[in-house]
Amino acid sequence: MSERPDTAVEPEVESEFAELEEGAPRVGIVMGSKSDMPAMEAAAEELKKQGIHHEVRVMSAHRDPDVVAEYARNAKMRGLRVIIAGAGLSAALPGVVAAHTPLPVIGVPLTSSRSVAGGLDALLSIAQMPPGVPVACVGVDSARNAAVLAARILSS
Ligand code: RP5
Repeated sequence: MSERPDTAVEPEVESEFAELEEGAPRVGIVMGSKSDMPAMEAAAEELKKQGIHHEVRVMSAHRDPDVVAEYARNAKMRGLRVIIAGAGLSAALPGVVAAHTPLPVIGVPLTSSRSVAGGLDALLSIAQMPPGVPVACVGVDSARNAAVLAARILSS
């Protein structure tokens, strides 16, 4: 058993965690397909401009359901504070992420070559969540606004 009192160890451990956390992403940007990247890049650019650490991942709620669930379940523990999720068509990704995390989720409805009514399909899929599982929904293809909102959430 160590003779060293706990108080001598704790500050060192805490400062190590503080260092680790400094560069860790605070916002996760996820999207349903690589084809969403051009639209979603605006979110990453805005966060970069504001000096907010973030990460960008492609994962589909329909094609990679287990990946999405695992990402969302681990997000808070990994230090993320907000998740921005963009998807087009039957845009399930933001809602599925919200189902697996207590973090605020901002959905970005996206247009794609097969969109119906200019992205109304994705807009309704994201906004019309059931009671108790909210997703904040920005305008169609408004990834930059999602980043601005994420920044406001982080600073509140
Ligand atoms: C959605 O289907 C994606 O978010 C994307 O907007 C749309 C089309 O996906 P791809 O067929 O281009 O992969 O799930």
